[in-house]
Amino acid sequence: MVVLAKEELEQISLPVIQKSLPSSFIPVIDLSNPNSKSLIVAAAQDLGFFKVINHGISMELMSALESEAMKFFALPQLEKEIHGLNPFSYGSKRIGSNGDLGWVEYLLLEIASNPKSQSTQFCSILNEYIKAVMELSVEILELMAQGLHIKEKEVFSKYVMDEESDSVLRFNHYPPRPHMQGLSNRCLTGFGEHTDPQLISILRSNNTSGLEIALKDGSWVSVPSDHTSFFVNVGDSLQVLTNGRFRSVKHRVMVNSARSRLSMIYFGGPPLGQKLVPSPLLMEEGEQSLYREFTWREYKSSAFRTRLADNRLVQFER
Ligand code: GA4
Repeated sequence: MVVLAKEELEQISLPVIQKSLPSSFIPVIDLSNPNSKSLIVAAAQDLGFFKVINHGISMELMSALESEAMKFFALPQLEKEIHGLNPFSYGSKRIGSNGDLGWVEYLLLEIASNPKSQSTQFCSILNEYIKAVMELSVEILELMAQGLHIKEKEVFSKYVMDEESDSVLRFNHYPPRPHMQGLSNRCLTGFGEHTDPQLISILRSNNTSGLEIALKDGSWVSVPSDHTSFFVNVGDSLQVLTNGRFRSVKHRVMVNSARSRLSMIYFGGPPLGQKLVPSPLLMEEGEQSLYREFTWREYKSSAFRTRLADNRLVQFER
């Protein structure tokens, strides 16, 4: 259970949002379709967000990992706080270290390039899942490069394939909405609005909705859940590598359900020392970079000093 004081609850509650566009609004990319390259590019440019089907990752693997995570979140609070879930770190309601609160508890794991221990069943499922989503991110990043007509298809994918890639796996557990007086017409912020700093995020959730994305005009739409598919976000770093062609999508999770939501997200990041500059293979004649030169290390440490809702890229613009 996530425990919050009444004042904290009020801080994270928002009026209930009625607006919800039908699922046909979210671009669906069928990876078995030879046209997927151009559809992915269009979705990454317009929304920075799309859903992927026929991805080849077995439902069995997704469900096995989900049930391991749910077993952990069902433990008594003290046990979760003291022991965490090796090799993950655990947190609840506090997001980052700058005062953001959410109706969420989570597990975070920095992905090692050479996972050692396979001693438990959990570790072997985990390693299998990480390998599968990493490969999916590579496939998507390569389709993006091809869709942009870049000659080198590994232009983006090489960063997440790198031994030194700084990637993360996260489980977010959003407990059901609590019953509290005065909150009946409000819904709670599970994870406040933000963009992801990395290149690409590959999200899989159970069948509870709550994810919302912001459109270019600033309006929010809710994304119908689909536990068989993956949802993909363009992150800030990919916006930079494409010199603003792809859009890092602002998103959030609202909690307004009697059922809990569990999401598992892979954040594909470049090596810490990697320079983030728009790919020269993509730049048109005379095109200037929108950003000054910086490394992922610089961007990451600056991002971790911000609040969730801050625009983190603006200080790196030229
Ligand atoms: C968003 C994406 C990932 O979940 C994360 C988050 C991180 C955290 O939870 O500690 C951040 C957030 C995320 C963006 C800005 C900073 C850092 C919280 C926060 C206020 C692990 C990441 O890499 O950036």
